[in-house]
Amino acid sequence: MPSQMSNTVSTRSSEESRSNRKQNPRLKLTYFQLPHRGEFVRVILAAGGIEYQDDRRDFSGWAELKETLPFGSLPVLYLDDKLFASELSAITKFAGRLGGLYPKDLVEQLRVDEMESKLWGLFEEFNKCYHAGFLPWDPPHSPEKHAEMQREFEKVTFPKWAQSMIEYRKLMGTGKYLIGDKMTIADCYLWVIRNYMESANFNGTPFRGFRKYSFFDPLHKNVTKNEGIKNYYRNLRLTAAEKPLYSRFLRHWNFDDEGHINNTQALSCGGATLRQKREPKENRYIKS
Ligand SMILES: N[C@@H](CCC(=O)N[C@@H](CS)C(=O)NCC(=O)O)C(=O)O
Repeated sequence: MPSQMSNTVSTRSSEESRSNRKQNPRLKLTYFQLPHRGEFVRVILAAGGIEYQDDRRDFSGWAELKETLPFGSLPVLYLDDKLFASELSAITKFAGRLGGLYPKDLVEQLRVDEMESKLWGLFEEFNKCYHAGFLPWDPPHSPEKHAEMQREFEKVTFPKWAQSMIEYRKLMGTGKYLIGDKMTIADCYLWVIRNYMESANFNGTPFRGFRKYSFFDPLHKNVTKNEGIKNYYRNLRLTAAEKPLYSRFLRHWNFDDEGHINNTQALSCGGATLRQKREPKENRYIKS
């Protein structure tokens, strides 16, 4: 297996890509071969129709790469091969602005930031309880301790969190998405987090808590329908190590019900005909 893989992800036709390559700065996302933190950025860039190089690393060269990063962690963005941005929250907001998934209105920005913080808080709690030493940097809890933490998460932390989301929505009004009727990065956060939590990455214990709250279902479905996201998964080329992680990650995507694609096709290393080509957003972060 090569020590790193990289996919160029684009919603452009190859002709468009060739002709635009010179004008547009090249954006590269570097992350591990995992659907964890990096997946938030990949999904947001896909939903926004932003072209970038999807640089996926295994752990073999990690020590050397880490030395070159000021904050010593992934994900990071490179622009024209120069380190450009670190820290997930900053990167997802930037990606959201590029692709029109971060509002311009100050109050709406505030709402998106609130949601991001609330969703990330849940995900962090989940990670603490459900990662049982899979990753080199996981804390070394005993299996018994992990089981106890998972029970607490299921019975107390998650229900409290879910109820607070429902109350928040009552206060803030309804819409097709978390913030009104336009999809934002907050919806992508919720989508990735739910898929991830239900996928049993990495320790084989799928989390079923979302199913008890139908409140989350329409929000999830509306993101699933996004063509940019579907195209991203249709064209993904995965290593053998990534396949089991992604096949679980995508398990709850209702491809069949939607009449689109199924998981096998999503994991069949690309090649599927795109159902719809979207015009990419201009790379507005650099003025020519
Ligand atoms: N505050 C950082 C944390 C990033 C982080 O912890 N990344 C993990 C992967 S999900 C990592 O790089 N771990 C390897 C290490 O710390 O050596 C962010 O939000 O981007």
